[in-house]
Amino acid sequence: MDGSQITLDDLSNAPDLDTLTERLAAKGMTPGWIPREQPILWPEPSTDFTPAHWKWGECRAAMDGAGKLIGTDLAERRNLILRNPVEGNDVATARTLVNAYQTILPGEEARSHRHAPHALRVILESEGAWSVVNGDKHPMNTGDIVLTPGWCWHGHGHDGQDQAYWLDGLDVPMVHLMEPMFVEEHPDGMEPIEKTTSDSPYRFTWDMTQSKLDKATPDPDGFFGRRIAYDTSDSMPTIGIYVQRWDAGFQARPYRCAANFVYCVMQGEGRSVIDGETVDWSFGDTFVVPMWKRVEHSASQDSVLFSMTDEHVMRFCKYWRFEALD
Ligand code: GTQ
Ligand code: FE2
Repeated sequence: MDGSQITLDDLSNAPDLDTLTERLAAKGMTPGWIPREQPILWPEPSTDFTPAHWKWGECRAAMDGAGKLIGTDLAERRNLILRNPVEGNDVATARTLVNAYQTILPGEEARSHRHAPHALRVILESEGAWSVVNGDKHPMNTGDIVLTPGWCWHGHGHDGQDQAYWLDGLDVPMVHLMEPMFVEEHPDGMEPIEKTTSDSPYRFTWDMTQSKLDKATPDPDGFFGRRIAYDTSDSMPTIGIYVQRWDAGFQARPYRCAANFVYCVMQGEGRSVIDGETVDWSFGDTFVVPMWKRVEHSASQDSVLFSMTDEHVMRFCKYWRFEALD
């Protein structure tokens, strides 16, 4: 039906509800009371995102393969996106977050760009790789966490001897939803390096993380164990960072919460049961705990896990909820 032909009388004096509904459709409206494929409201979070798990051995092998087949001259970033197997999803690892493993060869440079999405890197194997962030060269060595907040220029390079590997984390799916996407190539390719930073708010070294963990005590309720937070509220408020140290034998209390989490194993081995799915994790693995899924973590070896989350966005929006499940 052509909406422009519909008169006020057609709308105010429709003979029956079906006819009114038809006329409303032509005017770009649907009655709230009709049945829908997707209801507008539902009783509690029910995400399609799954507790996906990527194993380091496979991902590292694939990066080695990519290292032989494509250079950073062609692939601006030699990265492997961790796509959650949800129908229609091409990017997201969790609803609001994307992760990718990235690798760079000794002597290579991955040219600079900047974009609206915030990004961080968890360095899994590297001696001598670096990220330049707004002209400051940030060393990226094993165990470091390096931030590249939105619209900061950043490029990567490698002065060491052995291929370097890390995990990227960005809020791209959130930017896709909200649509403030911008991206720009640096006019010089690799941006000029002004200095090597020794003390940057964008770099959390393995040693820093360890000394913070040394001082941390497990949460009294037993959900998170010994856990520290890195404050990203000024630099990248969409991505919260926690690092947890779970000693061999640690068993967390099960819970669910209204936030999405992606974990990356920095050390050790353990098991997380997520919505009934068992994830046996070890060094370098990445796994997802989607919104409102029951999770029960345990460690069989002394372990350190990085995690990133949209929890702070949920809290800001006042959507945050937490429920113990034992
Ligand atoms: O290293 O700049 O995995 O811009 C995805 C997008 C890495 C990066 C990714 C990026 C980067
Ligand atoms: Fe980037």
